This record gives sequence, C-alpha cells and structure tokens, in this order.
Amino acid sequence: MVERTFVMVKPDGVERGLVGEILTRFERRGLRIVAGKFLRVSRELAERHYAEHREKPFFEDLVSFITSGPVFAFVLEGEDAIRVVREMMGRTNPRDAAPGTIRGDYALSIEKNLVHGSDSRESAEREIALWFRPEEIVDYRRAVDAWI
Ligand code: IDP
Repeated sequence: MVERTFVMVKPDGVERGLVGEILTRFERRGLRIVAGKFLRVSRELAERHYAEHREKPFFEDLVSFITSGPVFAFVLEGEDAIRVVREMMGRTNPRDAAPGTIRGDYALSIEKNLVHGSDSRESAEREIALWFRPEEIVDYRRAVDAWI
C-alpha cells in the first residue's frame, strides 16, 4: 500500500549538519520526497503539531525546543512509508534505539532525538495537512521506482 508520511529533521539535526544524511537514508531505502520546506516553526504550529502531548510534563520543553531553530520538514511516499520511516528512526529514546536506526546511530537525548515521523495513518494525514498546502505536494514517479 503506497502511503505518505510527514517527516521532520528537528533543530538538533539541522544544527549538527545531518539533514543530508537523514534524507539520504530515506531516499536510498526507496522512498520518494514529494514535498519539502526549511523553516523556523512558530509557537502556534508547534503547539498544534504536538497537540496530543499538551498535558504531558515535557510539553513546554518540547515546544521550546522545536521552535528554537530551523527544521527541515518533508513528506515521503512509498510502500508502507509510515511504518518503514518509524522503523528507520528507531525508538523515541535514542538510548533504546537499535544501531542502524537514525536515533540509534546519531543520538543520545530523548529531547534531541533528531527526527520526527508520523506514527499512524491518521497522524500522517493530519500532519501533512498541517504543514503543507495541497499544491506544495508533488505527484510524480521516478524511473528508478520500477526497480524498488
Ligand atoms: P516520537 O517522536 O518517537 O513519535 P512521541 O511519544 O510522539 O515520540 O513524543 C514526541 C517527542 O516528544 C519525542 O520525539 C521526544 O523528543 C519528546 N518526548 C517524548 N517523551 C519524552 C519525555 O519523557 N521527556 C522529554 N521529551 C519527551
């Protein structure tokens, strides 16, 4: 089943110069980039994005962190993209994340865990609509897709 998922390199990933590395992993796996933007996140967008965590004790820190510097936000498309991206990211706490995953290879802090990816079909739909206008998403196929 071809799916779209929302992915974001968080401010720590941008500061550490890992945007290319993270994107490359997804591209090499066979996922297509269908939208992307580099931006500084407003408080309003951060609060809406993380609305499900509003009552959590770490909510304020999470919002301050995500608005602290620019992020690279993008949409990936491919077979089972939502699950595949989550597996490639690794567990939320990088100390529990398996080697070979993005968090398992590059992170140690639960807050500075480099990357966000939608965790379900419903979240993906909600997050894509929150971050991108329909005309910012490009429908296309690559020649290489026949081989993946
Ligand atoms: P996910 O990013 O792996 O989907 P979520 O549970 O949706 O994890 O949490 C969103 C983000 O909130 C995490 O990526 C992490 O940066 C932060 N977070 C989650 N749990 C904690 C916590 O217990 N303390 C501090 N930050 C947390």
